[in-house]
Amino acid sequence: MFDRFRFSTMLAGPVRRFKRLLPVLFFFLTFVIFFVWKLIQFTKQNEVHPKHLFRKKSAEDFNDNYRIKVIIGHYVGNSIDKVPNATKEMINQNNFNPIPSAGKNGRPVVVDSKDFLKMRQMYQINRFNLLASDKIPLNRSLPDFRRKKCSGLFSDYRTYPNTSIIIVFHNEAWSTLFRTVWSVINRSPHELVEEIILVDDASERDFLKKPLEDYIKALPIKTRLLRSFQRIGLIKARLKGALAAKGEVLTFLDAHCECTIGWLESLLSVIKEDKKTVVCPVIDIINDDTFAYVKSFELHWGAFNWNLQFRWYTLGGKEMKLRKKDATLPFNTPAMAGGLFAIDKQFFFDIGAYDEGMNIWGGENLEMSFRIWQCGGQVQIAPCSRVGHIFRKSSPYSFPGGIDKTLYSNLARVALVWMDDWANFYFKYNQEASRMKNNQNVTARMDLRKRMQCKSFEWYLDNIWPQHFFPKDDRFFGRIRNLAEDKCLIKPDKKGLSNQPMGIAKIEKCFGDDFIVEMFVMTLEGFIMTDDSVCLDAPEKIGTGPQKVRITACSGFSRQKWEYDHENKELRHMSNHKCLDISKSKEFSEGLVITDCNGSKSQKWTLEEVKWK
Ligand code: UD2
Ligand code: MN
Repeated sequence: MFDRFRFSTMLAGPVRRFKRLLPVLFFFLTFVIFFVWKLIQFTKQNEVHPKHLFRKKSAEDFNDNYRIKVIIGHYVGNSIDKVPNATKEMINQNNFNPIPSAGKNGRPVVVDSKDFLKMRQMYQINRFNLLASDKIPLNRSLPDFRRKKCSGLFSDYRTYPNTSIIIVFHNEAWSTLFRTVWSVINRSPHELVEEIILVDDASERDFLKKPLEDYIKALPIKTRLLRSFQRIGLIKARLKGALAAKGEVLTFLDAHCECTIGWLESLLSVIKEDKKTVVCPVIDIINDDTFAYVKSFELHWGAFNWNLQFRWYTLGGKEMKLRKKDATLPFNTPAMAGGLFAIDKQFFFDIGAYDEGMNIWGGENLEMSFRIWQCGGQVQIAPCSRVGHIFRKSSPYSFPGGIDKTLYSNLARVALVWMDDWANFYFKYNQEASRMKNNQNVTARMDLRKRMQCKSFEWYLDNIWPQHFFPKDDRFFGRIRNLAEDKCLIKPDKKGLSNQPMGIAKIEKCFGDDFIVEMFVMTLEGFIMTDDSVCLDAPEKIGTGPQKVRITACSGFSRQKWEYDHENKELRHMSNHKCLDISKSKEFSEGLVITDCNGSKSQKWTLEEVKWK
């Protein structure tokens, strides 16, 4: 028979021992859970979303003090503070120590958990995962993300003009700088590369001094080094490189790029056809944490928002059609990102090189884009050319003079010289730049504009970027007020826009003419749009009852067209004639809806013009 008593005494020993072990087990489990949680967090940080490119460095993100700590992004953001500073030795030493298979074919690099602290310490130096970068060989292989057709298109490359490749840098890491150089050496036809020119903008690292000079002597493509002992900034550094260049074409790269197969032929073929075209590659993403080579989006071009921050937006209609017909053809872009482009050397100087009144960083890409377009050239993206770039969430270096004397002064100059009436619009909503505008002497640039008989900014908007969301004389600009609530339509905050791809349209207390989030444009075609190319959007299918209205990326489709009935003060959706209304219902997150027009006050809106010139 089963002896319950004996059985339980038999167990008493192990149970007691187990109880004693309990705290240890508990600690062990907490540790495992904590570790897994950290690991998940870490991999999450590695997810790259192209939408966030160039979001950094927005006005509100800068922490402006001298010897600027331009801490912008969030990345290890908070934790950076908890990590001990990188030591002097870490900063000055070249720790490049490649593992042959690391990062092969553009794959991500995994850092051992035991090295996490060191990794975070080193992350601060260049604001990318330097520890990971230092493990990847300089000649790692990369995926070929081009369309298949691309590889057959440039067999006559020997007839193309040759080029000097100009790379400017300030305190760049050895591994990223020379991975850029080796990607050029390994994946460009050597007969097309006249030389590589490295321009050192007053770097302080020991390994960028004599070791660099010795190293470049042995490279298989002639590589020259120019040094500036004063910090002159990337604009003047590029000019220095351009002045020394011997090639027919100037090709600029940032110092943390990786070029993929065919990148150069595709750029140079465009310039062979037309010396007045400035051409950019498609910029892929080298993940700043894992160094994975990630394909970036298609069907986008470059432009800018009301703060003159560079942005990628959905391609314009004409270009979209062209892309759909033949995805290998170069297409127009209103603006270029700035770092990666090729330009005929003679044309570069003829059309005004760079604005020498610009300092350190920022704005030069828009200045050049406006100038090229307005003065008779073109800016294009060549889809068969793909180059990876490490997009960082914050700047690793100082901005001498502060952000006012650099970025904002540069942008003020862009506006003053090239934007006509729209300069006033920019200054109205950008106090930082506005404060700098009176210190600028732009006569030399104005003379240049006159001498070359460059076209107006209005011409640029109408012809090069007809999908723009800036105010114009033939459109409404101002505030859209709901009469029942006495509140204004607002642009959902950044968080709403980036966290959920489609923001819910809402009204809020109206503040005033200086309040940019309640400013909207309504075009003759009926698009109600605002900054960053977002539009009031509603479904076209007429369902029963009210339908949600959102503020979402402008698409040019009729679901984003509206008409304003001045008499009844109604805003009607163009395709189904329903009225814009407010909803208190949770179902619509208390946002706006379209519903049958019924004459109620909640469906009445006024469009209040705001002066912008
Ligand atoms: C983007 C451009 C960059 C430039 C910038 C606006 C791309 C991929 N990058 O920002 O080329 O147009 O917008 O100005 O389009 N550098 C110096 N001296 C300095 C500061 C920077 O030599 O005082 C070098 C730096 O080492 C790097 C290059 O200039 O090689 C661009 O700087 P960045 O990488 O910080 O700019 P990025 O990519 O954020
Ligand atoms: Mn860069």
